[in-house]
Amino acid sequence: MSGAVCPGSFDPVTSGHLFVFERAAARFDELVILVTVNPKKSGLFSIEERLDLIRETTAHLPNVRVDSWQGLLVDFVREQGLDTIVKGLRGAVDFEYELPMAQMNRDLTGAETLFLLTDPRLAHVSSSLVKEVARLGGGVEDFLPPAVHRQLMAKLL
Ligand code: COD
Repeated sequence: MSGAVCPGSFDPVTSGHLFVFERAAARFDELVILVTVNPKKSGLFSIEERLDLIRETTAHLPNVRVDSWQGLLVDFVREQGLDTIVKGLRGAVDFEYELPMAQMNRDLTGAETLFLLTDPRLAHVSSSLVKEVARLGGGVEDFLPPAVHRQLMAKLL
């Protein structure tokens, strides 16, 4: 049985993330979407809120499991018997950021990283930018699953 993990902050999950989840779920028997705490980013949504929103937006993907983790990603990968880390790529900046992590994760445990290209229509979408635009009154409904959009608007009111 093949299993992969798709890690991220997901604060909150966007349509760009969902695009990657759907493609990864079609390629593995099991996909674990893992909310990891990134100390460099302060969160708007609590970990529980992020998990609930991911569960709601991936309810149509039966082989997806949602979890959270505070430590080293590869420790989770090893503990769960997974062999692949899936990351989404929006462009060269993502690649520069992801490459050393992918090499480090392979050195640490042998886990390979699979990069999936995003939908070009979502290449400018990030959780941070969506939150900034929404805070300043811009419309972000095109970039978020409807449940996420509702909750973001409620939080910012
Ligand atoms: N389209 C496609 N993919 C996208 C889009 C989009 N519009 N937006 C984001 N993505 C991708 C990102 O490239 C990333 O692969 C993933 O989705 C998650 O994005 P974010 O922004 O939610 O999450 P990040 O970048 O903050 O997550 C970084 C990790 C938490 C994965 C990383 O810091 C990590 O692995 N931390 C665990 C601790 C650890 O093991 N550290 C050592 C690493 S070597």
